[in-house]
Amino acid sequence: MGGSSWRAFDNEYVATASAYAPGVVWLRKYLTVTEQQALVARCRAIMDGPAGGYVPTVRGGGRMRVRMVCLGRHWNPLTYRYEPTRADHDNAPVPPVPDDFAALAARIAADAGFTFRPDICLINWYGPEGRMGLHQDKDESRASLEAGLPVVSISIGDTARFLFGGLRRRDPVEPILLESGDGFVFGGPARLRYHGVSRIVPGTAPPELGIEGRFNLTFRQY
Ligand SMILES: O=C(O)CCC(=O)C(=O)O
Repeated sequence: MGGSSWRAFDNEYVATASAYAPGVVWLRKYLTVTEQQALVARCRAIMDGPAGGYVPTVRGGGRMRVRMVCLGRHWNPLTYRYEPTRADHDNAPVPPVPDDFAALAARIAADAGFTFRPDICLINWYGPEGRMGLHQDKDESRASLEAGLPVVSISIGDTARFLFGGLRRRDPVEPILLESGDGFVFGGPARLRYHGVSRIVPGTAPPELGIEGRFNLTFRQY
C-alpha cells in the first residue's frame, strides 16, 4: 500500500473515495458538534453505568490500553469470540445496540456505499496514554466477513493517530489522524486490513465536548 492508495475527501467522500481505496471511506467531520455532544453523554452513561467499561486482559496476559464495553455481543479478549455475557470479566449479560446507534451506523455505511445492519457496537475509551495494537477485525461470522460487510468507526474527542495497514501484518501502515466527528468505514476488499491506534493527541477534543480523551465506537454485523 503506498501513499496514494487511499485519500481523504472533505465532504466529497461519497462519490469518489472508492476510486482511491476500494472499500475504504473516510467521512471527515461527519457529525456536528451537537451530535457529538449527544454521543458523549450516551457513551459516558454506558461506560460508567452497570456492566460498564473495564480494561480487558488479552490472551497472553497483557492489559489493553483502553476501557471497553460491548453492546449486542461481547467480544471476549481471551477467546477472540463473541459471546452473550462477559465471561472474561463479570459474566454480566450484554445489552443490545440501541436503535439510534444502529441507525446512525447504518446511515454512515450507506453514505460510504454499504448496506448493513449492525448488531455489535464496541465502545473504547482512550485516556492520554491510550492506544491499540495493530490487529485485524476477523471474529465476526464467516458470512459477514465473506460479504465484506464493513466496520463503521466513529471518533469522538481527542484526535487519534490511527494506523491503517494492509492485509498482511508486515504490510506498510499509513498514519491517519482521526478527529472528533469523523467516520471511517472499511469493508469489501478492505474488510480485513490491519489497523490500530498508536497514540492519542491530548487537548485536541472540541472544547464544547468537555472531555479529555477519546471515545471510539465501532459497529459490525455479526
Ligand atoms: O479506536 C479506533 O479508532 C480503532 C478501534 C479498533 O481498532 C477496534 O475496535 O477494533
